[in-house]
Amino acid sequence: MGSELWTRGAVCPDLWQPFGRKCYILFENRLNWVESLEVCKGYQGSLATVNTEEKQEFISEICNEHFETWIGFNDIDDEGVWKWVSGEDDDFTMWGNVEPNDYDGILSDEHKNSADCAMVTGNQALWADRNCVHGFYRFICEKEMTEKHMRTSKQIYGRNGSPACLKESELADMTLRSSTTVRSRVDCFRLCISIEHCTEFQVRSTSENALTCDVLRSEGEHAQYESGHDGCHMFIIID
Ligand SMILES: [Ca+2]
Ligand SMILES: [Ca+2]
Repeated sequence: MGSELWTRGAVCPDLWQPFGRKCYILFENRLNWVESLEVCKGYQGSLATVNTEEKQEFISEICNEHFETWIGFNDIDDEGVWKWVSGEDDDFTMWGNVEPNDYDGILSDEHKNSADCAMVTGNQALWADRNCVHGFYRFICEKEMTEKHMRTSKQIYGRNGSPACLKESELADMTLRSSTTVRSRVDCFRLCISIEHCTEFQVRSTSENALTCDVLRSEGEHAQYESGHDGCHMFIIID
């Protein structure tokens, strides 16, 4: 069984960044919190849940400057009781100094005194409560990865029984995008099945901890393969 790989192939849509089992995207257009949430729901998602230190770090990297960005935390239903729209429940918070104070210091007087939605701000992405309707910011959506149906791949061996690989000279014609560095064969597998027309992939060890992944379109002939060179392993996808 060592020659086979399988995966359920959970993937993020193009432009969404994977983190844990979810996908994230920053929208640059400025909407109020309520409208932002509607946009995220349109993608079968919700506004980002930042309920761990690791996610806080990830989100602050996405926001990387002094930008103001909505996240999914709010106390709309019950003043002072903060909840994530995703329904996730954790104690982690990263409020900035004096926040939350149910006060939107940015708005004109008539809207200042109601702040039920959280956004992240500054280079540490500290949280502040702001007015859900009258504040307009960028926003981050999250959604579950898409589970593709179970896929299997089989490794190709040469006549002498050692792992076979594509000849270097054949690579250019079959490759679907430039080589990508991955951590494992399964990562390369997932990349392949997330790309239309990918039917084969090969991994080569480039350094101690990294593999180079080539995602390929099959031309139907297997004559191009030769016995492996330099820890190269080739797999074909079986539906
Ligand atoms: Ca409030
Ligand atoms: Ca505030």
